[in-house]
Amino acid sequence: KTDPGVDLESFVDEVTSLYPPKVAKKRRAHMVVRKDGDPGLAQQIEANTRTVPGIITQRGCCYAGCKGVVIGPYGDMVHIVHGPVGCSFYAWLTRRNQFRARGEAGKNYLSYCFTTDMQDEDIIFGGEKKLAQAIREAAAIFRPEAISVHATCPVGLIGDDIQAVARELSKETGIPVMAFNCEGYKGVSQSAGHHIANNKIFDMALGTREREAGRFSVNVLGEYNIGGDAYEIERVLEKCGIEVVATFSGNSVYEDMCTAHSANLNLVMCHRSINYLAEMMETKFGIPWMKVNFIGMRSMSQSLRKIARYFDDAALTARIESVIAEEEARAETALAAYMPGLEGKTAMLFVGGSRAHHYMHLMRDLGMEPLVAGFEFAHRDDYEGRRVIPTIRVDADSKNIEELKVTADPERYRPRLDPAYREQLEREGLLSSYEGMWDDMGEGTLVIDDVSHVEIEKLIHRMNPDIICSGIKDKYVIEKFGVPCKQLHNYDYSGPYAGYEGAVNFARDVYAMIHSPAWKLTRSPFDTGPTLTAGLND
Ligand code: CFN
Ligand code: HCA
Repeated sequence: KTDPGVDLESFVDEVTSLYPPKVAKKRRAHMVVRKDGDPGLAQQIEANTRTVPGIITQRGCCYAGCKGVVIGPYGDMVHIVHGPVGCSFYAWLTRRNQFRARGEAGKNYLSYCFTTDMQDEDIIFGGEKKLAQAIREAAAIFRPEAISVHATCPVGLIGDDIQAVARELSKETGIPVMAFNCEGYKGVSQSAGHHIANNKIFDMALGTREREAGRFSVNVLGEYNIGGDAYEIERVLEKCGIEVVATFSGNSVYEDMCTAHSANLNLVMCHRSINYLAEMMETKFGIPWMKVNFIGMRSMSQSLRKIARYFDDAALTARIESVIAEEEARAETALAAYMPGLEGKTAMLFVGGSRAHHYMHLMRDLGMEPLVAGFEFAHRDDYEGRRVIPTIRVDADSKNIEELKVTADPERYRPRLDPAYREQLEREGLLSSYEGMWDDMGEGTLVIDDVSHVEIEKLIHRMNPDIICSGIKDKYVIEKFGVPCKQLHNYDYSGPYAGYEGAVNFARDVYAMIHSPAWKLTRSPFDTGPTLTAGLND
């Protein structure tokens, strides 16, 4: 049992009483005080609903989820943003998805910023011609492997048919052009964008090229190579003798998207952003999927053991065990210097749709205590566990998204496992199932979905955590209260944090933050008096 130092139920009442009654009622449903012994079935949380206007949220938009997160990392593609310049410029290189160009051509366009820069005239008379010209120029100048087009809000409002333009220009240029109707206003967060991106990848690219893959071949789904995480994951998998066919989408090229159906197992890291693709690949190609977590030393080892169990091969299992023993021993030696300074430190995590959960495991490896946690835009199943709600059917934002009708492809569907063995693995909870965040949060912890700035402020005042893990929109608000804030989106430009070497990097960075004398020296202007003044002439 965790001791947060306050009565959590009265804390929730106190926080929600800051809002007008109707808003308070809504926010109350997004907060759950965990009860001990509850396996996640009795308690419920509200999630994936529209943020109440006026509340300061950390969420992003549909365009962020599609272009920024899922499609943007493909390095040998040109990604064109169709819209006014701001959407492209302000999203330019803001995510730390690393990429190493491959092959002789070594194509890499990630440092560029491509936009149609729509003007008044295009909004009034339509922007299709301008988009066609932009694609033509990008194709002629760069000869990328493929081109993506991302619609921002005004494009949806004026009704440009970007799908028709993409089809026409694919024919004209001979380069695949994928158009995404990911206008920012769709859905309630970036989650809608993940769905739109996955559908198009599946529809246009997956299974269009062939590749020979070995018996122990996997795809890593939902790993975006932030801070180089995918490099560490690949290093360990390769050392174990496991072949990585494709990573969606970290350090990836277009070819990977097309040939991923040749792998024998899908490993799902970030379930929130990519469960759609995992399900569709299983239906069409017969590739089973399992949930893994490569964040945290013990989680990494546990995930490797799940893979060993799936492939059921004595030599592979022995090799995996020897890698685990060697890597854990090396990491533990390096961690010894930091552990005494981290043990017992309290933390709060408010990140995206999977990291707030994944990083709890790493913190516990280091002896730290996560007191409060929540996602920005995850769905109920990410909290409560997949067994409670099949995720695709409850996707509240799917009303904006055309669902793909997926059936088995008789040409290429081949069951990768003997059906009886598959069933056994499913019963053991290894395949197509996973636990939600709060299976890992016991009594004395609080779960808050889509946390707001004012709620964070209250949490700091009442619980005074040693560190908060969050993102750029609240990092400096938190630090002005004298609490260090570790960004778990871009790792504050550090990383990798995944796997064994990542655990050591994380421990080093968090140790340095927590033990910096700076926090005791800060004096916020709002500690000494009100900072906002307004007069009639202001
Ligand atoms: S890289 Fe992923 S891991 S894809 Fe998702 S839910 Fe975002 S961009 Mo920021 S860091 Fe974050 Fe996750 Fe999956 Fe990243 S926790 S919010 S949309 N996310
Ligand atoms: C996004 C991308 C983001 C933002 C990070 C943050 C990322 O949602 O638009 O809020 O710090 O990881 O880059 O999640």
